[in-house]
Amino acid sequence: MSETTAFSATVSAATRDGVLVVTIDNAPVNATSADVRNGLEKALARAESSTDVNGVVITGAGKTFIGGADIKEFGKPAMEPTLPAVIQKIEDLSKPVVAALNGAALGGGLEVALACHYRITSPAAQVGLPEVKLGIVPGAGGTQRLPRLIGIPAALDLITSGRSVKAEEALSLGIVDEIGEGDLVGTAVSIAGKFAGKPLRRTGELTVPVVDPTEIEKASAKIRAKARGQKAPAEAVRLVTSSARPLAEGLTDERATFLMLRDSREAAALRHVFFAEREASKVDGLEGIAPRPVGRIGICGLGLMGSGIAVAALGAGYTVIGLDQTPDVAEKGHERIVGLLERNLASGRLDQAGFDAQKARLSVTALDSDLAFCDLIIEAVFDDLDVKIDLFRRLDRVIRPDAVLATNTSYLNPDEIAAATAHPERVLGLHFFSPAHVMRLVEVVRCARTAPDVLATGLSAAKKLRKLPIVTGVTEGFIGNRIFSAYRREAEFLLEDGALPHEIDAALEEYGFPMGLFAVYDMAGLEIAWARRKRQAASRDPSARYVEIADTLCEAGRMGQKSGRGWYAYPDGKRIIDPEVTIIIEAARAKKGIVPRHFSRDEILKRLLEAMAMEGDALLAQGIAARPGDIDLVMINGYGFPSHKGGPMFARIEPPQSDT
Ligand code: T1G
Repeated sequence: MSETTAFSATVSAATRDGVLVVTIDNAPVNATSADVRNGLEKALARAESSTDVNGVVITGAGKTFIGGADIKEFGKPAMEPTLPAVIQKIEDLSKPVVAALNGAALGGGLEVALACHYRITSPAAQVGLPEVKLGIVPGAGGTQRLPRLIGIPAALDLITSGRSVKAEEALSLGIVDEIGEGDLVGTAVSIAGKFAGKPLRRTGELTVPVVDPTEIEKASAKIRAKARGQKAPAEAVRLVTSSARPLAEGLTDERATFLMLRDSREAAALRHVFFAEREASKVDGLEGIAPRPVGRIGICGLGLMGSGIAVAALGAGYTVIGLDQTPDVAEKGHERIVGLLERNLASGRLDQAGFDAQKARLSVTALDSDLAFCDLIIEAVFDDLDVKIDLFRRLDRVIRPDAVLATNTSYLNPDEIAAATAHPERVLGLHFFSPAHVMRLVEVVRCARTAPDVLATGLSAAKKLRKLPIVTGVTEGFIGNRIFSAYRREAEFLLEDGALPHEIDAALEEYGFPMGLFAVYDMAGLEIAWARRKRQAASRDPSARYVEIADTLCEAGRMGQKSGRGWYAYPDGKRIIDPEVTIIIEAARAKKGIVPRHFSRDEILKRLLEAMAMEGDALLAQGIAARPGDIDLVMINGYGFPSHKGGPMFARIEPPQSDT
């Protein structure tokens, strides 16, 4: 190996057996910053002009090949050379260029690899074009070169879903040519040497395999329908399905589309979400605090929520001991959990070995003492304060002093639960969202006396459960339900003022919510909120505006979809507008002397978004939420707020589009 030459601060190279090995070292993910692009361009020029170089290998330092273009550069003036320009130089080089994928090759990283003449990957590497998740399309050849390698159908799937694929699938699709074990760079060097002087397979010169247009149109229609108003997937469909045209033409169209989308509001929102997710894990006061080790998790209460948490814990590799009131009830819990594992097996999410291993790590009991060796206990019992306090007091007597106790309560005050235990510093909240084995969001509740390492333990366990943990302070409903209550309240004000449930729901669905508020309300059932309102009635501020419409519906037995009637009617299960509800709403308006008026979708949205954002402001002012991005992440991941709108705090910067 010759001595190393630095072509820029982040790109260096050394010659090995006549092959220039170029290494990108741009922590933390080798993003193709301006400095990386400069260094690559200089290294390629050196390879082209040097008579003692007959091939090139490009690889990354650390655990990533290239994590993509540098998202932090977006919005700043583009600096030469652009990534497409560097990539074209790779493809046009007269000598063989081999990509040695030492780790993730994503976005621009995979586009660099696609322009190489051969791709060898480590077994652990993943490849993908996740740009649509950022509201953009691949902007450096991905929509044109990938179809040339793997065909339009497979390219459509990967580019419009943004999903990554592991090495095996990448090989079978034809994205990579080889999986290399051991000295990946050494193997790549010998491959480059073998190709020296021989004709090179340039991806851009391949022809796109012909496909059945009806099959493509069917796939495209499905993608557009799923995009729910997002622009990027539809643009990706257009670019990939037209990739059979001359490469230069396709690349020009792709670049223009990428630049247009990159500067869009939708892309700014998704970048905000991307960085907010990474910010959320940086919690004040936890720098340098190590979480307690967790291997065994006890779960108390094996109903819908508890069994979902158990499945998530088993999937993350934990040993799970489920506790319920009697052996029979515990056994039913066991059946419920195994039933969920069987669904994962049937759907292919789990193979047989994985199913057997997870089932073997599960046990259930009715004896508190069987939780004695657990490191973390999560209770998901009936949401009643006395029940939870009694359970935690019993557990205090049997579990280790360093075991962490977590309550899954949605509305009770975890400080009251903690105060009733012998060691309140080991108590925190882990508020999962149902179904707990599917929903990513977990609100990690920092109680008044939660010890820092206990909070760190909750965060670390939630991450291992592949959840998105967001820290919240103690308040009724924490972050999500506080915001949800505020926007539900505003929606009911709108009903009194003149709007109807289906008009409000239509405005929310057009904005990007999967379901409108009143439809969700009916699906969840009206009784829980009604019980809470009755509990709060005595202490309610008499001067505050109160809408009785929901109470009237409940008093009429309209409890939602389950009872066949709620905000809507459900004859044979299909949701329809119910004139009876309109009459109830009109009576409520008349009782208060309100003269109703029409509300446009834009006005409805503005009022609901502002109600959410104002509640968010209050959560920030009270120190319940640490940053606006945390609030956005809770509403996106727990309440269906469209991610391409960025969340209620981000969205308030821009009023909703004009009413159609
Ligand atoms: N640009 C800038 N910073 C990035 C980045 C990127 N592409 N990816 C990650 N970071 C930062 C991140 O903010 C965090 O910063 C740190 O790196 C570690 O990230 C032309 C235009 C690569 C799988 O969408 O999926 O290419 O918090 O915690 O868990 O067509 O990062 O430490 O200050 O996620 O090891 C397409 C995005 C870009 C991939 C590593 N690429 N990144 O996961 O680390 S657009 C992506 C990831 C593009 C081209 C287009 C992951 C990872 P901080 P991390 P990780």
